[in-house]
Amino acid sequence: MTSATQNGVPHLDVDPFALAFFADPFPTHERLREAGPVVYLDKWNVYGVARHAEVHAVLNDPATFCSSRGVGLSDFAKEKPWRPASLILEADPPAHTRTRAVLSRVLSPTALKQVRERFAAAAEERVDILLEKRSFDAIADLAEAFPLSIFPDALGLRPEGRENLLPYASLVFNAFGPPNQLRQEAIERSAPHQSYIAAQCQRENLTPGGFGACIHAQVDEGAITAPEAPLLVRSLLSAGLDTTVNGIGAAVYCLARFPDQFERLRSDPTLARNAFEEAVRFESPVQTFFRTTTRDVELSGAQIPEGEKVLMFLAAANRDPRRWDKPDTYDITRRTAGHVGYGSGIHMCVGQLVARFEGETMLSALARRVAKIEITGEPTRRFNNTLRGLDTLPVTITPA
Ligand code: OVV
Repeated sequence: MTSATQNGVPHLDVDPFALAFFADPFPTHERLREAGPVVYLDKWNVYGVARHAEVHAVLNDPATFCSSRGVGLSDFAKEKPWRPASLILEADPPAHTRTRAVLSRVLSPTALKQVRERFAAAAEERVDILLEKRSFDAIADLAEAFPLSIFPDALGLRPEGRENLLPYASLVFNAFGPPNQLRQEAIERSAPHQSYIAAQCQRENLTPGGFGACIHAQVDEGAITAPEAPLLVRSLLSAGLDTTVNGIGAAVYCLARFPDQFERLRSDPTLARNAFEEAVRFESPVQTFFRTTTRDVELSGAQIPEGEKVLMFLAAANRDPRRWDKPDTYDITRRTAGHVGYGSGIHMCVGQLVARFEGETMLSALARRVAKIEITGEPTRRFNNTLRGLDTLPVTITPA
């Protein structure tokens, strides 16, 4: 409930990192949006924005709402980060500009061309396997299995130790949250995952031609220093797998729940790319990020002092009725432009082309080869401080 309004900012007692919230965040998202353009969450002593206009405004003023003090709850000006800060995510211009340019090049349309064929073949192969099984878990056997069959190879990872990739990513996204049980337990168990990742980021452990080797090659071009390269590889290992797992999981969950939309996709498989984009808007696999104010600032009438954390509810913005018609409807023909599922502005997902291609290629294969997706049991939710997705989704598919 709203406990009070102080300095024009409504205070709410909601905990957006509690399991009960994760189980059904939508009623609370509505309360957060309706309470005002800027709210204050007493549970964690942070400001919050849940409307599209304010989330967009914060994302697009990186000088005032900075990333270099961390994009989780922890303020790097006051607390040592749990791992060395990311050189791209947790950086501001001008440092960010240089590292961003490097990863932009590594994940460019030209780079994507190099892997398109393999990604498309892997999607067909995955659907072959699933059509043979008929009944399977759409999370483990599809949403995880497909990215795992392409992304580690595209990066150039050796086969051993890949079982650490999803636990490491899950840790990274839990660590953006407050010091709750999810974060603390993830960090306690992190040592083996962290040492695996550190080793895989080294130049000698990355096969030639992959995204990882491509980052190290930027050292030879003089774009980055040798010690920066492994940390940029770490960014791809942190952000490149669990995000697409949850994006593809979201899309399959949408198509299974809304069979009229799957029918529409089947009748026009060129809608695959937009069907994936709409799933990213509708479910918002990345639910939240924080910024930190670099000065006293007024935002939509609210005064926010310097050094405050601002929690951006990307998922709430993606269903803000001020911005979207029928925001709670999954519509694969919707104009999805302007959703903030990939962020917005200078930090907007640098891997978005790769992510969208993975989603598109899998949905296109399903559209062409599957007649029906039926949910055959109660889906279970996976709880994470930042990522939204399922743990299990039992389905049966029928061939076209
Ligand atoms: C967008 C994102 C998520 C998690 C980690 C990173 C980036 C990183 O740069 O390490």
